[in-house]
Amino acid sequence: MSQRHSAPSNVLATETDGSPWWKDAVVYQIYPKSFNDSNADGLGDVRGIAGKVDYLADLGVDAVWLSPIYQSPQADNGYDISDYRAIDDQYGDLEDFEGLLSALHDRDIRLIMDLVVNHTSDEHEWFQRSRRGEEPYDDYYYWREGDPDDPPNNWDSFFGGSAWSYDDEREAWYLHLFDEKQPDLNWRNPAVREDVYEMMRWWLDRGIDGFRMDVINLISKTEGLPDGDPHGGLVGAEHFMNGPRVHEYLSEMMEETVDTVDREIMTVGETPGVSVEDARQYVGEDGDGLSMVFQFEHVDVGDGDSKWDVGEFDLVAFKEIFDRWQTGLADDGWNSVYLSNHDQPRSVSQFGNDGEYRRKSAKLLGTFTHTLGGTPYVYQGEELGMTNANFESVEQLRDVEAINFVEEAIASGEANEYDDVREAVEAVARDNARTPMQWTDDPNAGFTDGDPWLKVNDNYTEINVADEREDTDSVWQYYRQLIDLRHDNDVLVYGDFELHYPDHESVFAYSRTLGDDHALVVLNWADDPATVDVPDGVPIEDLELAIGNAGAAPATPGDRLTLEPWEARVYLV
Ligand code: TEU
Repeated sequence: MSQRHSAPSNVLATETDGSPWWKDAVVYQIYPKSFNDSNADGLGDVRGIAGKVDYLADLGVDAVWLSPIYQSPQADNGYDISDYRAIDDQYGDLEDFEGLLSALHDRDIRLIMDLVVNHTSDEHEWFQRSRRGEEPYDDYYYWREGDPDDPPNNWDSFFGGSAWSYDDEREAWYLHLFDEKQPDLNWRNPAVREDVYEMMRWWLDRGIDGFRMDVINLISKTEGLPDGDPHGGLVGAEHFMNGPRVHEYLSEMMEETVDTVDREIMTVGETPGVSVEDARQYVGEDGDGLSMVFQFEHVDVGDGDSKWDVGEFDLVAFKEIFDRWQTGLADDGWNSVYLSNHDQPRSVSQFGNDGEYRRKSAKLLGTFTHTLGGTPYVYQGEELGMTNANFESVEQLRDVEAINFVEEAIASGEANEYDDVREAVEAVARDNARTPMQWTDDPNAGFTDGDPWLKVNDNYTEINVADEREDTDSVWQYYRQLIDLRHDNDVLVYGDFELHYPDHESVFAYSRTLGDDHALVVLNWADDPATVDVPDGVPIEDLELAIGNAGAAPATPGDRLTLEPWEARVYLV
């Protein structure tokens, strides 16, 4: 175990009420490339973010998670890191970073950094030296010799095609679960692990408050890298998701990093393919020590074999997933609650109605995330009800995953031209979430004075921060009230969860109970009105409306609840 580090000067004190700060917190995710551009190069940057800290304070969030700003060739928008200890030139430098951290801390907002250590960039020094066979880096990645036409196994890359590429310099194959410019680190090698921990301590020494751990449940692979079941979704997944040594590595990581500092550090593991039982091993009492994980079940509802194969949203299935996660981690562990991030479509487009009921359904979705157990995440623009975008041609796309998808569909003959797959792209491409933040109705939505790196959504003249802040009935104002409501009511943070009417096709209703406090949340997740009885056991005589998105909602529930389309109500004792 490493020696304890003395606290850097720039840290926020840990609260002393016994509960870690991140349980009461609302986290705001920033995708730096698209948040705010301070130097007119069309790309967001650290100074741009620092210029908006008052915006974040006004909204009332407690922490910011920054997607990667490290030095990177940007093959996957910064999730391909070539130097973990440097800020990419396009985002600024370490001094800018220090300025941002201080500006946030001055406003009591904590900073969570993205940690991408399943893989590096192929331009990272470790890979460059590994490819030349230089010790001790020769074994830092997964290398396999063999026929250059026949990859070592049948594993798929998340971004399409084989997870292996042949390197002519080393004359061997290397593994990359994502892009070929993102080679997977060999976590079996203790020197790799020690280098990663040292880097994490270096960031902790700068005073940051936590890490969001990119695909952290992929770091351990089945020994011998055997073929995967060819009939599964992503071939090989059973050999790299929640692999055999993942808990050993993470417990060691926590001990060597987070446990060496005196303040409370938040960690959230991004864990595709994780079950409630798996999650308990990451975050439970006897688990590895992570604060929480991101699970994916609910964002995948309705998907076919691939994410591009979008089906019908099924609310009953969606409720069952949340019921299982809310109750499954109630006594052991902690949930994260999100509907949106930089890899998902916009939540109002995926789960709400981004046409006629855009505002109302965006408010309903916010009501949902802020009244469940766990830590809520707001993804930039979600607080405005930002929507998916129109992408008229493949040239308008920027994401490697979406571009690969279109190119493969055309190459395989599944599609003749972009228009044949446009519907799928506009429904699920990650670029939807990455269009620039809409600040004003000025050109480029006030995001940049230059040419934006990715098109601005055409609807910025109707949906933007300036208008939302002026309008007392806006999605933004409603989010602000929701965040306050959660801060003021422990029952919404810590209360036991009970699902009502599990089989109802459009009403999602639940109670939260903490001692004598009770909350009843009723959400009509549909374009049609609905009427339901107040569930048994709810203390209706004591309940009062705390927040709702429809003007006509009665102050007390009465025996029956009649709800408008997309109406959301929260009653509290
Ligand atoms: O995402 C990993 C992940 O599992 C996904 O959400 C994945 O991008 C998606 O399923 C593809 O459809 C993380 C990052 O959030 C993502 O931006 C990176 O591209 C990826 O890891 C590689 O670092």
